[in-house]
Amino acid sequence: MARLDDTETFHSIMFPGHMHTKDSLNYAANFRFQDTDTVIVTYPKSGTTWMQEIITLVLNKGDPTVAQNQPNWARAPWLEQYYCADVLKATTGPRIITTHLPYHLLAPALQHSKAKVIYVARNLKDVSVSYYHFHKMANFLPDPGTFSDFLNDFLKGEVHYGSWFDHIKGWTSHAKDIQNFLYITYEEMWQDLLGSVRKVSHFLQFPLTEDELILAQKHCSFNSMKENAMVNYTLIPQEIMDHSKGKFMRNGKVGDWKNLFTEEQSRLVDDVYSSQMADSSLLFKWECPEESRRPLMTNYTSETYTQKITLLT
Ligand code: PPS
Repeated sequence: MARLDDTETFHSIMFPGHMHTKDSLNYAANFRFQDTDTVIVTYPKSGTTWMQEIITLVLNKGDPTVAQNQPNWARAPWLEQYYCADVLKATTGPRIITTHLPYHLLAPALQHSKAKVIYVARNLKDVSVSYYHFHKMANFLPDPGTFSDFLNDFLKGEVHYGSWFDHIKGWTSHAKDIQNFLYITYEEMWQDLLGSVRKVSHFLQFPLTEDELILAQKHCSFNSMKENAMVNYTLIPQEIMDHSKGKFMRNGKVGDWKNLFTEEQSRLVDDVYSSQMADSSLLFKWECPEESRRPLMTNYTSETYTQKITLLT
């Protein structure tokens, strides 16, 4: 499929025509979830790939063989993309499904389902910066213009996949309607990766030993994923993702928005955020100092890691 310049509009939301068709979007909206499914739900640039990697590593008890040999879109396909049905047909065992769709489009399909839903959220300022850079390298997304132009469109929800506000409020305000729901943030994963891997393992009811958790954490660190061709999108041809214009695994930090935002843009976002999120109790971290981060495990055993943590806390 090429359709790099096409946009598919579905229920008033724009999707890149490159991977989405009316049929694929209808397939998603009418999908029959199985109780054994794990569903990763995100607004773009919020930690989707990271969660795909965490789940893969948890389900493989920290063994990186699958993560290093099967592309993320094949092990956790996007439900709304045209190839999903074929990937799922060929899947044996529990399915991991990814989606960027808003709640209202998937609510009927998820009703009464016991599928495990993991919602990953990321602060709006970092999402806007990451998405802006992604628009520059992804030839299936429109030219974003200046950051200021992009930010205005983004705040109005006039970008592909729709409004960040609608997405996050839609899913989190209906969390109680979903039988198995985990809410986690990019910032939490960044601050405490081991704790986040443990949380996911617990939620999936797939217990790992401490050493397996540490191994899983090691392979889903930014540096490890950046080098992994199965998740860094270097397998995608240049005409679709132009890696000379940026990297998919770009920066991987909390608070990177400060390097691009002007003070005025920051105030604008704060104002829009306050009015749009007035009815929400969600709290976001807009920055996380490096010192507040739990050290990542590399070559330690669980015993030495525990000693290191104890010293720090
Ligand atoms: S997409 O296109 O919606 O699937 O993108 P998504 O995977 O949701 O988000 C991409 C951003 O996540 C960062 N990322 C990570 N950060 C820290 N640690 C790890 N392991 C990690 N993996 C992915 C990636 O770098 C993108 O963020 P930015 O800010 O652009 O670097």
